[in-house]
Amino acid sequence: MPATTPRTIVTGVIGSDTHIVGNRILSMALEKAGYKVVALGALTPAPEFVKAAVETNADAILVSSLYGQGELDCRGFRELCIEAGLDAILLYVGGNLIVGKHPWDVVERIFLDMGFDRAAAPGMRVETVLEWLAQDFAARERAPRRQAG
Ligand code: B12
Repeated sequence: MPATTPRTIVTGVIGSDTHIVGNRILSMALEKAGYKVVALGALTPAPEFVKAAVETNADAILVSSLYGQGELDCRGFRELCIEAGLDAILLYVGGNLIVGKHPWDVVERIFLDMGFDRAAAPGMRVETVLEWLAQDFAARERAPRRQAG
């Protein structure tokens, strides 16, 4: 659970994807858990996530992608963050990330290699996402943040 100043998390569904239900459930669960949520909704271009994160001094960005174009839409996302000075922002992606059936470890590796800190397999429960966030924020509190530039 976040301390006195709630951590800010940007959520949204990337690219031309209109699948909003899971992202909305996630956003509501984050709010209920005490986070400040900046919900960008569906059809959100990658640069809009980064812009919102800069404007709100966010601690994490949670990207949803359901329609199968996640690999294409998310390519370069970490680099956009770095260019905006958000080197150390926590980045998660989840949904139905790519088209077709592939072993999850292969899919996960693609997104981790793009610079995401966590990739969620299809149907990931919100309770697990909350656990990940608690663990990752606690780890960042123990380790000094990397500086931009
Ligand atoms: C409802 C639905 C639609 C609705 C969406 C309505 C809306 N506005 O939301 C409509 C009919 C519009 C639709 C359209 C399409 N759809 Co559709 N749709 C679905 C369906 C049946 C359910 C999605 C849903 O709401 N799930 C319920 C929510 C609660 O679950 P969720 O989104 O997965 O989210 C959970 C987790 O994944 C996780 N999570 C979500 N985001 C994130 C992010 C992070 C960071 C983390 C950690 C976790 C996380 O948390 C949530 C809570 O547990 C799925 C099949 C399925 N059963 O999943 C197909 C599905 C997603 N659709 C699919 C497809 C292909 C399409 C279309 C391309 C079809 C077409 N040819 O037109 C279009 C795309 C339109 C577009 N531009 O987006 C495919 C995607 C295939 C793929 N990825 O390989 C699926 C999987 C169906 C299938 N089996 O083929 N769809």
